Amino acid sequence: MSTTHTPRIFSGIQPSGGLTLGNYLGALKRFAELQGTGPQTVYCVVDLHAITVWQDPETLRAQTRAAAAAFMAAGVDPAQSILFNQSQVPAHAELAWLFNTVARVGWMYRMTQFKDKAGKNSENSSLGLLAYPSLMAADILAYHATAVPVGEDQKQHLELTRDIAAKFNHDYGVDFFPITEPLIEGTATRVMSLRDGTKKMSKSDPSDASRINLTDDADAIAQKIRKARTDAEPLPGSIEALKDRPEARNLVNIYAALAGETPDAVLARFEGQGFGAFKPALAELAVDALAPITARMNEYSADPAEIDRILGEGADRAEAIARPIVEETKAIMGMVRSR
Ligand code: AQP
Repeated sequence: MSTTHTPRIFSGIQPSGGLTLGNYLGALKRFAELQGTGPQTVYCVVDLHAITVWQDPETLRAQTRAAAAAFMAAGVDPAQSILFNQSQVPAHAELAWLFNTVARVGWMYRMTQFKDKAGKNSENSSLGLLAYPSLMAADILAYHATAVPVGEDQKQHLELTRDIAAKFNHDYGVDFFPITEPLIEGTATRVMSLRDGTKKMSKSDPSDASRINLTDDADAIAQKIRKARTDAEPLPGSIEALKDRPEARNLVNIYAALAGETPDAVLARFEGQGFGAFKPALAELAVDALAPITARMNEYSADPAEIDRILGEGADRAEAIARPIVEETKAIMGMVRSR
């Protein structure tokens, strides 16, 4: 017997730093576009994930509010979507514990994000960093989410979420959790560092020049693009010809995503030209796209009490969906429910 689950979209972003152009193009922009397309949209600032590496408490609070401001500035409307911070809905941590008994340790050690973040000294990383994907599965499955918009880097964690759902359903002989689909779409599912085209643009990269922050002003954006690493070759006529030029490919992909065009359409205009011509055009486009978002972020950020109110209201609505799902999970697993 197979249950059909009502379509529902869930996704989250860690407040582990200021959000970047990578987070915008790979995630936030898609979050806004998916609103009003049918499925209910549930979006979360995942503060419980952020603390898997050390966060200063005051900075974490500020970054959580800044991330919520970025969601709204990018077009997430708290009236259309549920917007909240993860730690205000206890269902996430509860379900993560239950999933810790379903997931296998070996699955966690295989995660490339754990290997990257734990580095050589993995014995000394937090237990939470290893168990991170189990909490991510709980985030998604506490809402019986059927689809999750994410960047390419989260694909492996999404596969693990599907494995946890399938193993739970199999072990308990139920068809309770959906097998969630990843939504990895667009031309900027993996925005790369401006300093190294083989590394993902990341909010926690020690080099600020490696990324465009959503809080950067026009001058900072233009300067970072001007200084972005490239090569001396002119641009070719197709993206295929850039397969061994990661920095060049990255800038073309960013241009295409911001302009809403295909990379080949962008290259058709710039074929034969060098970065002396391309970079100023990209800088202008990036400033035009990001300046209104930064301005809206600043407006939202000026009223932290209103952000807190929105997050609290979102948490109430989120809890109303997640609570019965977690209670039913416990009942399926054999826990006595008597209140
Ligand atoms: N460079 C990127 N290109 C496209 N999408 C990206 N995402 C992140 N970086 C890129 C997408 O943004 C969403 C939120 O990511 P996250 O905050 O949960 O963590 P992350 O993927 O680990 O992102 P960062 O910026 O690299 O954070 P830190 O430095 O703290 O680890 C996800 O959908 C992700 O795919």
